[in-house]
Amino acid sequence: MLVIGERINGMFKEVRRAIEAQDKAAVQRLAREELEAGANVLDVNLGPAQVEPLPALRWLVEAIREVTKAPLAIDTTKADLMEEGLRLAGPGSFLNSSTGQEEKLRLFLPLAAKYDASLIALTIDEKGVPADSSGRTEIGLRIVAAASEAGLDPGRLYIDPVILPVRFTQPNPGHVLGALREVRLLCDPPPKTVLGLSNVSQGSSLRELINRTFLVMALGAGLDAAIVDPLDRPLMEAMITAELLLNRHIYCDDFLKAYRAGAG
Ligand code: THG
Repeated sequence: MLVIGERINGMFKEVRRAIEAQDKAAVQRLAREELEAGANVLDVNLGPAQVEPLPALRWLVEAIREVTKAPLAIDTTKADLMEEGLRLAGPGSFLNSSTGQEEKLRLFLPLAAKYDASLIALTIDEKGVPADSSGRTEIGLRIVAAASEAGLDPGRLYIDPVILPVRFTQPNPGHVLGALREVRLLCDPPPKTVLGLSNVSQGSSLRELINRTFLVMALGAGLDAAIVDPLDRPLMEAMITAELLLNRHIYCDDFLKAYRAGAG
């Protein structure tokens, strides 16, 4: 599974503080920790920090780029921020995210091409997040068609069926699993799929248990990538074990160690 580290997000108090105080070392430490823990890509989101967003995003991306060449997922809904983030992050980045709305796709598909980026697109339209799995699938198929028309390599399109907190929307996780299966079944070649995993446990106690249980279920439904906290060690171990059981890695008694050593 492609692991996208969620921690560089102004939603976390320590990151928000680091952005506001321009504390480069704090951001760089987080980037290193996420990568060492197994992240392949780093999500970068300013969150609700009280700063001018464009210079703040520039500062953030440049600070990360001083310590790693790892791909970054620029996590914003604003086109001007997205373009500047992709430009500074360089080729191989992720655009996080478009929706299925036509005007968003018209804006973001060309940006993905211009900056040689993968595109994450949420199954959201003018009416918001659909109430069931087939509504998500329908928007997903529309996104796949638009991306194909724009010439995006299907291996670089990630459909995100939008996981919401189970505490407030209990049927939602089941609908997300349905949409993951349906989108893959109905497209040839299938697009990749991604989730912002930690959404599922927002407002709940036992957050980590909910996160790792749902991650395993989503892997069973074919999930390719997830935005997760790679510093959550039991989560990463559950992911590695699920992939082993799904025959995505070769079994050996020391499979956790082997995976971490890069032999997975
Ligand atoms: N899909 C895509 N991108 C996304 C999401 C998604 N990006 C943002 C988000 N959802 C994924 N990232 C997070 C990061 C943090 C949390 C949840 C999702 C989180 N934060 C604590 C909270 O809200 O309780 C912050 C509290 C704190 O510790 O200070 O849970 O779905 N494509």
